Amino acid sequence: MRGRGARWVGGFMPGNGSDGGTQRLFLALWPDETVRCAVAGLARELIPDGRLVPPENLHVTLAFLGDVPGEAMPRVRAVGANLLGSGFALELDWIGCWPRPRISWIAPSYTPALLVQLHCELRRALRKAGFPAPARRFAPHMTLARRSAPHAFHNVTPVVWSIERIALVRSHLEQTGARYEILYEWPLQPRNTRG
Ligand code: 3AM
Repeated sequence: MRGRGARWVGGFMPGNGSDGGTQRLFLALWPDETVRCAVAGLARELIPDGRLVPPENLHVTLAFLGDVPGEAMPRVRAVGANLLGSGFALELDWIGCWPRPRISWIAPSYTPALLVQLHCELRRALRKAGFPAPARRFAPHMTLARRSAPHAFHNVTPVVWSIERIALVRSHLEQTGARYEILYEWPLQPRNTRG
């Protein structure tokens, strides 16, 4: 079930009976250090107010799973391990805000077809595995700040991000804000390279 090249990154090994509780989980694209630094710099420069997301928390959510019981973890792992998709480049070149949730974000002005396909595959796999598929329309974005007042949109020099894997992330809600823990990462693998 574990895809070639997949790896545990931290946290307890779910599904091994060591914890009967739930974990608040989501699947995401997680940036490397170069992308994280570039985006954090743009956020500091261009977001006028609000609470900036700490650089180590920056990500693009693919699907929020909510509180997942321990016994469902093997199904989450199977979804990630068996997901088909090809790597692609994402150009983050558009900074804007959504006034209602009071969020500032950076996003690609053009969504690559491979990202749309990946999200469709993920929706399908989640539904098949018995998880609620994301209800909202997919609007790929990286949240840069919360509680931010409406501000101007900016075209920025693209931060080019080479996407090669997806991450299963646990969200710990703490007094100081969310802390994210990457539990597992799976490389994107097109259909014809699956063993
Ligand atoms: O990636 P962003 O910042 O847009 O807002 C939460 C964050 O999204 C979202 O999941 C991401 C990782 O925490 N989130 C939190 N609760 C949610 C919920 N009940 C949710 N998304 C959908 N439904």
